[in-house]
Amino acid sequence: MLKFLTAGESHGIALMGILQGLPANLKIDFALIDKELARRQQGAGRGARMQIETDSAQFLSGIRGGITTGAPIGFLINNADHKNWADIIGADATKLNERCLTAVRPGHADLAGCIKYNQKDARNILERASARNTAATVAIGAVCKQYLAVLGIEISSKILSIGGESKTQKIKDKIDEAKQKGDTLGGEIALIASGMPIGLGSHISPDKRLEFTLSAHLMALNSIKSVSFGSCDKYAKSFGSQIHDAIYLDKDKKIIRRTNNAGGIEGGISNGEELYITLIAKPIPTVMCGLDSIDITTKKPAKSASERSDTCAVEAVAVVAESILAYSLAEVIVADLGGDTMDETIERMASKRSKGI
Ligand code: EPS
Repeated sequence: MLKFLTAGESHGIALMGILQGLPANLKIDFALIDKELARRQQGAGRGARMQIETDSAQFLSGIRGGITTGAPIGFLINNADHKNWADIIGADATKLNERCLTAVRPGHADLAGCIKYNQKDARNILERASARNTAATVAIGAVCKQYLAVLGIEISSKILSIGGESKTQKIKDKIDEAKQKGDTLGGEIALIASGMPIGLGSHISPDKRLEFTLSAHLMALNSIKSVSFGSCDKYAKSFGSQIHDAIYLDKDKKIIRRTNNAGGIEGGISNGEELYITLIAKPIPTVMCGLDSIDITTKKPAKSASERSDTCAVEAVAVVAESILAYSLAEVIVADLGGDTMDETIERMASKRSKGI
């Protein structure tokens, strides 16, 4: 079974992660992991924090000589910004009130989190709710991408729209407009996995369906409000005869599809076509111009707190979503094929790919 756990606060000493369950003998390219971490820091509309951090994962366990041993893989990513917050976030309780946040932000975890955990300072909630933690998610995903690559699966993403615009220049202008107004923007992202074998996931039980695992992990990503598979917008308006992907045999009797409205999954099982998933990310709730809210200390109306944040993080969300898709597919493959070593897994994947009618 593949499992992961992350810990760490946005301005704490470091983020950390543990990934358990990958087979032994997977060669790890550390430079590729840091490249993915750098991709996550980029994109139009990112805030000043990105100039402070140069994320790099320091691996502490589960890898020797660049090769997995089968033991849990542990790593740290330092928060360079911690030094600027050390007295506020750190052990010295006398300073804790200095960055107290009480004018809770609509759309953020602040209010519900404070009520749930009986907190008077939303910083005790937001430090962990922050998307900063997605750096750890990307390090985990970058390891999983390398596992998938050995098995012939590649993951990519593209930005479909931001703030309702889909052309590059219009997107840029819209983000500039949002920044000027002290506002934020969300968008729509397509996630793609190519090289999929037939037969990941199953129809036999709801929790075995491929969409069950993938959507659960993707929905848990900060800012994601919707996850859909295939040509979702068309399903509600089309005749069945127009939307289901007809099945043909080519001249070599190979099964082919001329459309992929299903997005690569039928009956909860991958059908060998490209996996196509669409995500909607909401605008970041830290809105510089402030939203109508309340102050949880004074119990009076107040404009929501604003502090350093991003105008738009959709490009970063796409990189994190790729990482989550990589982890989720690896989770399904480890459960399906198992294998103590990569050789065993590779052999079992080849056997799965050789199945046919
Ligand atoms: C982020 C780090 C954060 C924000 C952003 C994403 O850094 P800071 O709060 O120090 O500026 O830039 O976080 C949020 C949008 C949020 O709501 O928490 C990152 O590393 O991705």
